[in-house]
Amino acid sequence: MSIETLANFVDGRGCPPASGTYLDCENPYSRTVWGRIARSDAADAEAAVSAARRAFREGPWSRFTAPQRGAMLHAMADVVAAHAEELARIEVRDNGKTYKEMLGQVKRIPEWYRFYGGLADKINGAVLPTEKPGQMNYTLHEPLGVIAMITPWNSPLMLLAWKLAPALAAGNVAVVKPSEFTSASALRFAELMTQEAGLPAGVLNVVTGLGAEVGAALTAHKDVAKVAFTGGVTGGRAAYVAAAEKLRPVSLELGGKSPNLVFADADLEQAARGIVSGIFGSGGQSCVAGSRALVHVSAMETFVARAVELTGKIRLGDPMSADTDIGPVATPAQFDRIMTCIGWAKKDGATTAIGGAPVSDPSGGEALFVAPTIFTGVWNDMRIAREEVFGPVLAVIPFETEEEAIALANDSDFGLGAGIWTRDISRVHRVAAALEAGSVWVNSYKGGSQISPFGGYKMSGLGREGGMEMIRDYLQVKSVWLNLADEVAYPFPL
Ligand code: TXE
Repeated sequence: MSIETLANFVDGRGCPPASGTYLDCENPYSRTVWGRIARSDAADAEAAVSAARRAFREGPWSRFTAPQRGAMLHAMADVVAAHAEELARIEVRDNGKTYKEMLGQVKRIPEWYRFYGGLADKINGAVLPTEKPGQMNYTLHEPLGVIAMITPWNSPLMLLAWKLAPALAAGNVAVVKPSEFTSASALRFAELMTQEAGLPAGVLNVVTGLGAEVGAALTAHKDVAKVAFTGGVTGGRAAYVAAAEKLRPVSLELGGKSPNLVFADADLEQAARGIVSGIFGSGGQSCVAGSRALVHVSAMETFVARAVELTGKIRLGDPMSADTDIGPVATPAQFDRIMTCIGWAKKDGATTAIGGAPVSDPSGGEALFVAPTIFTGVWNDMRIAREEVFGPVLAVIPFETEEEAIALANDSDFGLGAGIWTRDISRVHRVAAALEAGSVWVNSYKGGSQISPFGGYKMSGLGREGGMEMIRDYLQVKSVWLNLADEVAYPFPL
């Protein structure tokens, strides 16, 4: 069977890697290699950054007015919307998530380009009333330049939109390094934006390959003005360190060990539904997966019984089928990681309420599936309660008082999301204020908007994505002084 060969996308066209080497792309459901992507290195990073820099300094993009940039983002939104099914299929082929989830995600992406497209002509400086007579001072808000965008495999095009939409609205240009497991969608997206939306060559470049190779070369490149990263803590730290060497700003959206706090007065049916979907949606392969449930001792039995019952109904299978709720685990390495984490929980004495083992491929193939798993009898100091699994594993931890629940929730290296389940309005505000998490949901879990900031406390990240203010992270401010007097102030003898 012939396989597709995908080149990098640099300066508006396909560019084979300088080294001539490639990496295989495997479909996690069929377990077949459907194509190969460029295994890029520093030479390819150099070519992409140079093309981006030319586009930024000399190309048509450098002459786009702010309203023209806004119109371009709207055109990009229209092209994504027109190709949503195609792009969603490309995502599923690489990461194995269900088509319904990926299509839902891709269909929301235009909202990001429209929101930031609408902001493009609303970024203005100010004339400042300084104390200096005869001097006028005003500010210019300028783009930073070349932004390196490093993205993961779980929600590739959506997480790219979170970075690219504000960056382009502000007038920057991009070099994207998608995950080595899911590069095809970014390549197709870049091609569509250039060919159909009319994005000028060099504004959006995509180089594929390994994080430690082309990813590291990009984050260390002297002409990269900012690094925007989503992924794991190890890669994020490496990107941060590399950018620090060049004193470049970095945004990081990393992992989590997000807790749901279920109080005694909660609607336990709704809490069970929200928590089961909050961890097992996406097969747990979501940065904000609610992987810890902190449950009041009086609610424990009812909550666990219902959560187990709901979990038992989740259907694993072909990600393209409308009847499938969770597809295969995205990669063999991720499967091994999940099984290792399950092993820790068992060894540390947690009770397996449901799952806890691999499931053979329902279609008789070799796809890797893990049963949605709930562990009870977990204490917050167990490894299963501390480390991100990035898979379908929920750790249920008991508590007795509100103070204890807050302390357990905050006793984590991470701080991305948190859920509060209660009918007590005063408690809602007390607990929401006390939680160390970038997003707090009350009587629901997950969900967000391009209009609202998203990001993490502690090791869950740096900076926020989404919301109006965030566009400032892709701008720098210049202060311009004009002498209105005829003569310059001169302190020395004439
Ligand atoms: O992520 P990586 P992986 C978490 C999750 C998962 C773990 C590892 O816990 O188990 O991370 O997943 C690039 N310089 N999340 O290995 O490696 C890499 O090529 C520059 C959370 O897939 O962090 C890819 O493009 N770039 C998460 C991107 O970083 C580097 C989503 C993410 O890959 C690099 C995914 C380096 N030194 C995993 N090393 C979330 N927050 O949603 C890697 N990369």
